[in-house]
Amino acid sequence: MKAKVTIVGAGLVGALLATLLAQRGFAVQVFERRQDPRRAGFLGGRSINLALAERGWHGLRVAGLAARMQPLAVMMRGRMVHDLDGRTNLQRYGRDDSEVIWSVNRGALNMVLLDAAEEAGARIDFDRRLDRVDWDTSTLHLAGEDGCTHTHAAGLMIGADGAGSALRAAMGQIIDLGERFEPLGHGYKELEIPALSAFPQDELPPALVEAAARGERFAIEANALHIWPRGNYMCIALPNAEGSFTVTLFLPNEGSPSFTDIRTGSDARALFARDFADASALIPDLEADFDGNPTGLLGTLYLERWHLDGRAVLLGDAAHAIVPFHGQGMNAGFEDAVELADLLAAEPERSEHVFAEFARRRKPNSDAIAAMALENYVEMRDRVDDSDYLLLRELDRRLAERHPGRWVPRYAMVTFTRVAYAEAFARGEIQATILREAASGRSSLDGIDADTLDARVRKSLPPLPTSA
Ligand code: FAD
Ligand code: E1W
Repeated sequence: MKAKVTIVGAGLVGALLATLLAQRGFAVQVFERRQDPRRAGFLGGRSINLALAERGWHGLRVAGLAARMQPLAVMMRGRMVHDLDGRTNLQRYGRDDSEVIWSVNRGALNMVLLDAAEEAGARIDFDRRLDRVDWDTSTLHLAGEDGCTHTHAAGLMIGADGAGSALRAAMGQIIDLGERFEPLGHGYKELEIPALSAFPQDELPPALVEAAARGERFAIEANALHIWPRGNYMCIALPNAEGSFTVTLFLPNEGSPSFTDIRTGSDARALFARDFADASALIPDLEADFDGNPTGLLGTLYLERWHLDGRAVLLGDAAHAIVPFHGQGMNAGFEDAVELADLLAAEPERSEHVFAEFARRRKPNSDAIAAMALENYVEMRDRVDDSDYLLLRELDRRLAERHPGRWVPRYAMVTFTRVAYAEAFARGEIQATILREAASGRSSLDGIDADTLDARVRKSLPPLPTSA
């Protein structure tokens, strides 16, 4: 008899872990605070999308779900940078179309994962919010929407209940988790560029009338992640399969512009008219989107401990919420899920050892992606349109060509490989130092001594294992 596990949270990570553990023969019970998103009448909410990269696809492949998601995903070949004048520049992410990322709808991905979890034998109860844990009896107290409380005799407790984790709060009442939340000082707001067919007739920019008449679906390049870098703030847009884009405005909480001085939809329209004019013309409902959608909070959550002896463990955002600027939060959570499922399946009777080993293996990696995600905000909003930066990127690319399997740009290691984040971080530091020194004081790559540089690369960077 395999152990019984109780997962709190049927979001992306909880639903994947439920699938993986049920497939490995565990008796899996999941509790989710929200209603079942697959229920009729629940569809048609806002469409929020995420970038799925190699680590995320790997998790889906292990669960046997990649083929189900592939048709729902939109390829993003690179970042399309929009300058103040509306000029655009596509910066490819990888060498070719094997090195791309994918935009997927959060709700659609969640529904695929919920179906899979149930098909594998997991039981999911919706409208059950974890309220508290009686640790003496390992009993969960769960609130239903009707106000009823339900109790559940838990098996191994696994918290996949996101950044505001209730299981984490309950664990924190009996041990010190060494919890620290570092607010970024910036927040975000989601807006929408409609599909061409959905534009209000008189609001379609003249330049797009013909494209719409031809039956094209997307108002801007479909196969890219769009970025409007503006120094201390920025916008991004990711494509949705049906032709719309979800735009995210990232702004500081204070200063100018900020969420303090951009308070209303009409303030936001004025900001867009000034700083994101090409995007402004494509967001007919900007005022209503801004007023109607919540302002999201951003920050990094660090815990010194992820488990309570052999009784409870945290993963995904519940253990390590990060800022979204590398597009890796879900991807990292899926790596957690695969690692935890493998460790538990190997030694189901040794949960304390398994939880400790899980944290020992994953914590350095979650610290590394947390740091890289923070660095990437500055890079995205302030550097991607700067000429020194573009020179470094060009040298980065040339060194990658000259040293395949040895020099891999950090973005590519994080996004297109499963090299441990901590290793990608460490190698990235070595590469950045070499790049900075080689390019220092130059405005072009001419005159760099290739032999000296190559020798330095070989000495500083061992080849990567080929399996990664
Ligand atoms: P969640 O997705 O938060 O799921 C937690 C679940 O637990 C929810 O279903 C919730 O209802 C449930 N729950 C909460 N409390 C309780 C309770 N008390 N009882 C029962 N259930 C409960 N990641 C990427 O990889 N790529 C991206 O492009 C990307 N873009 C992002 C953009 C933004 C603006 C943000 C904020 C994040 C982004 N992320 C991205 C990160 C990603 O959203 C998270 O890392 C991911 O959702 C974490 O999954 P999770 O299952 O751990 O938590
Ligand atoms: C990705 C929300 C989000 C999601 C992302 C990314 C970014 C900026 C943001 C990082 C990136 C995919 N990124 N894009 N271009 N360079 N770095 O790769 O997911 Cl803000």
